[in-house]
Amino acid sequence: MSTNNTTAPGTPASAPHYPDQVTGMYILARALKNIGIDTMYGLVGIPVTEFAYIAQLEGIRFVGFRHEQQAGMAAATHGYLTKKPGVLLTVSSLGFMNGLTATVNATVNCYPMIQISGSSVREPIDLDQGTYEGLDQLNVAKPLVKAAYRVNKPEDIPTAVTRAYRAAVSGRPGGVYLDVTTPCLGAIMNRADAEKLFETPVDLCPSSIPSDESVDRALKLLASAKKPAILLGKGAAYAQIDEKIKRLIETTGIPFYPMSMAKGLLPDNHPLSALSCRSTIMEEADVVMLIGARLNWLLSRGHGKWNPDGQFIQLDICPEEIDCNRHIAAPVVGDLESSVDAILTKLPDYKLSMDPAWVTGLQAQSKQKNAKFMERLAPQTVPMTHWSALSAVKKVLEANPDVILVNEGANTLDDTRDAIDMSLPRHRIDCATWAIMGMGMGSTIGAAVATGKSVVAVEGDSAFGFSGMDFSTICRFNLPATVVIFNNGGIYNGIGENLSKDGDPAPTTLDVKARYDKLGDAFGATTYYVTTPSDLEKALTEAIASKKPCLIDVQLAADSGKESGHIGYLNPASLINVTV
Ligand code: ADP
Ligand code: TPW
Ligand code: MG
Repeated sequence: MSTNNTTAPGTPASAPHYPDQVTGMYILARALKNIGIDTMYGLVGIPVTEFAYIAQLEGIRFVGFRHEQQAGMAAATHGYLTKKPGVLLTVSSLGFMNGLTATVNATVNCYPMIQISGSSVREPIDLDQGTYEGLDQLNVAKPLVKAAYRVNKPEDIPTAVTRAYRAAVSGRPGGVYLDVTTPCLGAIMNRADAEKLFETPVDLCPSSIPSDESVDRALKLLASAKKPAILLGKGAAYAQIDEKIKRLIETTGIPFYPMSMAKGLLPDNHPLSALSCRSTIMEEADVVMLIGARLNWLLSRGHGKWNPDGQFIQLDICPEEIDCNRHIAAPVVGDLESSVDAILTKLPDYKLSMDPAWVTGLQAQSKQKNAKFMERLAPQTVPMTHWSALSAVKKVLEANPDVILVNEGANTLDDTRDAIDMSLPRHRIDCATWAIMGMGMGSTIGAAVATGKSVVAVEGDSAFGFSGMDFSTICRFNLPATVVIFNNGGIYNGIGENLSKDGDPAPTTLDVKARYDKLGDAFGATTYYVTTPSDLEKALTEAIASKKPCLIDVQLAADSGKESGHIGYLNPASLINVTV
C-alpha cells in the first residue's frame, strides 16, 4: 500500500486527487468484478498489496491467509462449490510457488480456479540478472496448469481476465495461471479510456451438446444390461444437476455407487444406493455408466476386480478421458447437463431389461453390510479409537445434514468417509484425486465463505499440521467452522518405532500428548479437549450450534490406525516390516 493512500492513483479514495487517471491495479479489480468475481483469497506483499486494497474498495471480499497454499485450496473449493472460478492472489517467486501447488491440485481435480500472481519486471528475469523475486513464473506454471497467460499492458487486463475465466470453467474445469507484471499493475491510464475496456462477456461456459448417435448408443447398451450400475463422481456433483440425476436413477431404478465427493448427491441411505456393495458392483455389473467419474487409480483404472466382460458408458466433457484406461463401449461426450437431459429425453424409447433380482440382491447385501458396519461403531472404547470417536461424530453430523464436511488424513479420512452418511449434494470435500494432505483449513474456509454454511473439518493430527496455522484465518474471519483433530500421535498412528534406536522419533511419529486445543486458544476460538465419545458428542453439538470458530482436540489411543489406512497396498514391496 502506498504510504499516502489519499494520493495513490487508482484507488477510489485517491480519485479526487487523480480523477482522470487509474492504474493497472484498478483495471484488474474492475475487470474481476465486472466478470462476476466477488471473493479473492490470498496473501499480499510486493507487488500486489495495493491491488488487494483496491479490490476491497471495489467490493471484492478479500480473505487474507497465512500461507498461499491454503488460500489456493480455499479458491479451489470455492470454484468447486459455485461453478465460478475461485481466485487466488499471490506475490512473486515463493508466494507464487506456494500457491501454484493448489492451482495444480485444482487442475488434477477439475476444480475451476484462477491464480493471479504479481511478477517482477520481465527484462532482468529474461536475462537472469538477479532481480527482486525474479522467476519466470509463466513458464514454471505452464506445463502444470490448464492454461497460463501473462498480461503486460493495462489495456489488455480485461481480455486476460476473460480468457482466464473461460479457460477455468469451460470444457473440463481446471486451474489457470494469470501472470501480471509489476509494470502492468502500476501502469497509468486515462480513466475515460479505461472505462471503455469493460465489456460483458457473453456465455462464459457454453454448453457442449453430445451427439444423438452417442446418446442412442449409450441407451441401447444400458437397456440391454441385466446388472447395470451408475457410478457418480465429483464431476456429477460439480455439475449441479442434482434433480436430473435423481430422475435418471429413480426412473430407471438402476443402483448407484457414489465416489467419495459424490456422496450425498442422492442420500447415502437411498434405497438404490449401493455404497456398501463396491466389490459386487465391480465384479458383477455388466454395464456401468460413469457420470463425471474417471476410471483412475481410485477405481483400479478399470482393471483388477472389475468384471472383464463388463462394458462401460462414460458421460464426460473431456474427449481425451475416453478409453484412457479401459475400452469405453459408449462414450457420451458433452457437458453433463446436456448429456443427462438428452438421455432423459430419449429414455422412454428404450425398454430396460434389468434383472429385478440384481437390485433386491444388492439391497439385501447393503442391509447386511450396514448392520455389520454398525457393530464396528458400537463399542464406546476409551481411550478412543477412530471408530469410537466416529460413533459420536456420526450422530452429530447426521443430525446436522446441512453442515459441510471437510476431511483429510489416512485412517481419519477412510474411516470418516465410511462412517458418516451424507444426505445433501456437495457437502463432502476431501483430499480427492491426489490424496494429498494439506487442504483442510483452506477448503474449510473456502466452503464457509462460498456458501455461508457451517463447516466441520475432521482432520488427522498429521493432516492438520500441514495447514494448522490457517486456523487463525478461520478465527479472524469469524467463520462458522469447527475443526476436529483426531490425535493418535502420528502419521497413521503413534506407535512407530525408530529401528535404529538412536532416540529420535520414528518417521511416522508425531506427538500423542500435543494439546491442539491450546493452538485454538491462541486465536480466541472456543476449544475443547475430549477423551470420551460422549464428551465429543457434546462438544461437537455445542460447537456447531455456536456458529463460531471452534477447535476440538480428540484424544485417541496411539495405537489406533493402520499404516496408510485403506491403501497400504500401494506401498512398494518391503523386505522389513515397518507396518504397525
Ligand atoms: P471422482 O474422483 O469423484 O471419481 P473425477 O475427478 O475422477 O471424479 O472425475 C470427474 C470427471 O468429471 C472428470 O473426468 C471431468 O472431466 C468431468 N466433469 C467435470 N465437470 C463436468 C461437467 N460439467 N460436464 C461433464 N463432465 C464433467
Ligand atoms: C502433501 C502422505 C498420507 S496420509 C498422511 C500422510 C502424511 C497423514 C496420515 O496421518 P493423520 O491420519 O492425518 O494423522 P491418521 O488418522 O491415519 O493418523 N504429504 C502430502 N500428502 C500426502 N498424502 C502425504 C504427505 C500421507
Ligand atoms: Mg494421526
